[in-house]
Amino acid sequence: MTVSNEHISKILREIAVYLEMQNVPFKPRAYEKAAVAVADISDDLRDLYEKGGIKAIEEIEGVGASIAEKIEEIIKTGHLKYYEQMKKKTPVDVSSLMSVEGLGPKKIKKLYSDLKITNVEELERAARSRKIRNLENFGEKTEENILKSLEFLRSSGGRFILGYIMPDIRKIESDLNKLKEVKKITVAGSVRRRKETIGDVDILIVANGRSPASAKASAGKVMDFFVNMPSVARIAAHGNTKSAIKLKNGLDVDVRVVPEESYGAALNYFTGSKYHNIALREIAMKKGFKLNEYGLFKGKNQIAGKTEEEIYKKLGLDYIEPEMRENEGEIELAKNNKLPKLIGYNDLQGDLQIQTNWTDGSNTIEEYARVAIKKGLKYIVITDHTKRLAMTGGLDEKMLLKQIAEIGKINDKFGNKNFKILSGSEVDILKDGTLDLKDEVLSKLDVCGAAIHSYFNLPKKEQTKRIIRAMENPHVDIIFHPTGRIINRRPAYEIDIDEIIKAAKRTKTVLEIDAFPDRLDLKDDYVRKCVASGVKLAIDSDAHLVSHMDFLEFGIAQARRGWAAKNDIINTRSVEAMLKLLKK
Ligand code: DGT
Ligand code: CA
Ligand code: CA
Ligand code: ZN
Repeated sequence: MTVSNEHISKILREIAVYLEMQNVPFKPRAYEKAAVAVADISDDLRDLYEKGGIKAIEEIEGVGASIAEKIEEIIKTGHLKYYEQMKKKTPVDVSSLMSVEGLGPKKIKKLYSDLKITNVEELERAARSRKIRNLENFGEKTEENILKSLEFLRSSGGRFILGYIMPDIRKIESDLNKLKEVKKITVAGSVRRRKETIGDVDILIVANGRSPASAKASAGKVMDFFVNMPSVARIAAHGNTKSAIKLKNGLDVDVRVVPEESYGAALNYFTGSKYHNIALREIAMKKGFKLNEYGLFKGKNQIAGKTEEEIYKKLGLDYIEPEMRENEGEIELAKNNKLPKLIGYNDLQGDLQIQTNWTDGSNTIEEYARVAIKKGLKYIVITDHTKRLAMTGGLDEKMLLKQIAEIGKINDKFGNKNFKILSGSEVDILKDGTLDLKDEVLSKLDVCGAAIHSYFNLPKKEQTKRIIRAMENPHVDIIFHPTGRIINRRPAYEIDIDEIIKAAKRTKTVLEIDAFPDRLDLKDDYVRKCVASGVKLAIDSDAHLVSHMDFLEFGIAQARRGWAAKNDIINTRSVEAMLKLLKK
């Protein structure tokens, strides 16, 4: 380990936070001051110490005797017991939270005391649910800055969650599309395949122009606009056919301008996946053709390439939707006219998982209903948490009965024949697979969802049995977020998915595709297994805020990547037909 000034400063800063959280007076300021002082001096602390001992450390302005001793210990041993103990004592990951721009000791303490936030992932969820803006001394601007900083941190470490970054991508796409020089534009790559996470954004453009010279001039203008967008942090390349930038939020974006006659070929190439491309190229070669990003060629003649459709056709394949292009069997299906007709992005009629302000959601039942109607949905199910989740204010039997009555009243008040609010629950599955609420009350619900929120680490056998036992309850219609994984944060619980799917089939329990961008649970290959076994699925937003219903799109994308058809998803049906598929 390197004991740099920076490293020592970081430890001192973290100690300041720990002390603040313990409500120790004065000391946090002293540690903060020392942290700044240590980071500021130009001499290496180790050199200072070697030459002048602990006295030299104490002489640094802002470092007192007790902190000098701590620094000495770090220099001598590489560790600080005092720090290690504090770290062990609090459940908060101070180190990662400190890396978020604008978060200091007071704010980290507040986030923990008011919202129980212990790490950056929880911070992000809270910020996305707009819970941070209401804290004292925070506000909307701070919340926005937290999100920006989080995106930036992620970009240095890994991949962006598609659903969260999509609005930014769409903004760039639409800004470019408004230019008169842009004739066609598509966001290709993993974004077009709707992967859960994306590495970067690959945009393809055809420029307007009657002649090659005027098209070239148009391309130049598009590129100038692109690299000068206000959201750009750094220009990595600026050419006439290819430019690349890094946005202020850390996202890398490439733009390529291609000739119109190659647009389909370029789209196909840059949509990928790489392994799908390689497989296509092999098919082309076997037929005596050559396929690349410029077109499909026979000798020197281009025989296809303006559209993707004609390329697939010339290769003897049915058109393959981008969400399926992973070389996992889709090419075989396309060859044999056996591709599934995937669920469409407008096919959902209802949303079966919504949390309201009766528990940890932010909006009222009525607000959800109004937004759902605007979105063109025909029904929603209100599924608040149950009493064991005390943190969320989970409902007990009495409150749930009250909510059912309230839903009835709102439906009456709306008097809308084309829209219905259904009663439901996200009933908690207890450790042994029994449920948090009495059957007698569950039997009164229109739709009963059940989910695990505790004991994530049970052995595989026990966890599997637990879920199966919940499915065997005659009132449980759906298992919500069946594997519990949270992308970039928490792995799935250990379960035997094949056993679960078998039990779902036997008990007629529906499995959920939770559309929340960092859940997308079930994941694509599990969706595929359900489809193959004839187990029905539901796509739900898991909204805690009305705008979260927009996430349904990413649940649909996930279903498509799992090869699901409209028929596989129960909430593509009318409310009557959907209810008929449930157990009761
Ligand atoms: P990402 O950005 O990591 O989320 O994933 P992609 O799929 O967007 O990959 P990216 O951005 O590296 O490249 C965009 C597409 O370009 C990719 O999906 C397929 C194509 N491509 C990239 N490298 C290769 C390659 O080495 N061979 C072939 N055949 N295609 C490639
Ligand atoms: Ca990409
Ligand atoms: Ca790329
Ligand atoms: Zn919740």
